[in-house]
Amino acid sequence: MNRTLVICKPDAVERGLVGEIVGRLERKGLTLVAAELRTIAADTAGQHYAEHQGKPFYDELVSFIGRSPAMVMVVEGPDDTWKIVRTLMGVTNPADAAPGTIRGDLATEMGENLIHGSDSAESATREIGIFFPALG
Ligand code: D4T
Repeated sequence: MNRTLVICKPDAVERGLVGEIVGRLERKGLTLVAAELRTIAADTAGQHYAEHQGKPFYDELVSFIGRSPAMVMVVEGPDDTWKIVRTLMGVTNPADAAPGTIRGDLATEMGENLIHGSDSAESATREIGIFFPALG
């Protein structure tokens, strides 16, 4: 089996959409193996979003991801589970995300796009190590 990191971002928790999002992942056939509601500290967000350091939206991104609790999860499925999750999520900008996807159905703005999913097998391993070191 194969694992990936998923975060229901603070906007998802604030809007009461965690159940909807987790339900979509579970109905697809994926399984939760870890889940914790936690406020993501700035240093953890900095590690997680290291690739975006220096970009114009970076400060806003770190402040958004830590503004209130997020539901941080490890999800398990077959090979390339990260890709299955990314397909369910829809593209980064909800304005472009297809209907039927989480972002396409439930979000409108890039800065409030509800969900994070690792974008490769390598990212999944790295990110699980950041948020759930015992599973790394
Ligand atoms: P995350 O990483 O949150 O799952 O989103 P994506 O993988 O779909 O997209 P990303 O890494 O390119 O962007 C991370 C995060 O930054 C926000 N963002 C992104 C933004 O506010 N403005 C921008 O121009 C971009 C590219 C949205 C998601």
